[in-house]
Amino acid sequence: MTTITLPALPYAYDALEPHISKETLEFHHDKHHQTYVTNLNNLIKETELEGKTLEEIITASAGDTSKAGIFNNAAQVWNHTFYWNSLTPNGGGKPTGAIAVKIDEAFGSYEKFAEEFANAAATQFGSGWAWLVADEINGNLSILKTANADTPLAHGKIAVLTIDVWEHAYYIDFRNARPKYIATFLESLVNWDYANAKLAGQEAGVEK
Ligand code: MN3
Repeated sequence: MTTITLPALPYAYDALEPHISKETLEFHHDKHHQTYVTNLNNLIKETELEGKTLEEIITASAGDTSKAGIFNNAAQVWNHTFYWNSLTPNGGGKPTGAIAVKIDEAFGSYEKFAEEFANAAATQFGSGWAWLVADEINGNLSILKTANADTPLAHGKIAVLTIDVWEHAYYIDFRNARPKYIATFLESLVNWDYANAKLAGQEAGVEK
C-alpha cells in the first residue's frame, strides 16, 4: 500500500543562510515535517484513507472532529511542503509577472500587500500560518491566517504563498522576534516564481 512520503527540500539545507540556518532546516524538515508524515501514516493505516492522496485525506477529514488527528497531521504535511516551495535563496522583494498585477488589483500596491501580510503573520495568536490565497471561484487574491494545522484547502481557497509562524520555524535564528523573521521572509526569501506558477494553475481552472 502506498504511504505518504516526505519530499526532499527543494534546495540545500544551507541554501537560505544567513536568513534561515542549516540547523533550523535540519530540525524543521527532518524532525518536525518528518514527524507529521510518520504520524499520518500510522493514523491512516488499515483505514479507508490508506492509499488516498494527501489532498483527498485533508478534504475527507476537514471539519470531522473524530478525524482531528488525521486532519492535523495531513494538513501539516501539506502546509510544510508548500512552505519549503514558498522560500528560495535570493528571493523576496517586489514580485514580477502576473502575481504583481493581481497584487496591485487586490491590495492597491505591493507595499500595502506586504503590510497586510506581515500584520496577519504577526497577529496569528500562538501557532499557525499566514497565506496569500486565491478564491476558487473568482481568482481574487486575499490574505488568510490559519491556526495550528488549518489550511486553505479546507476553506475553498487556493494557496499561493505561505509563511510558517510556529515558533519552531524561527526560534533558532530569530529567537522570539517573529516580526523580524516575517520582514526577512518578505525582503529576502519569498519565491515569487512559485507564487506565479500557483496562480497560473489556479487561473487555468477558472471560467472567464
Ligand atoms: Mn513548521
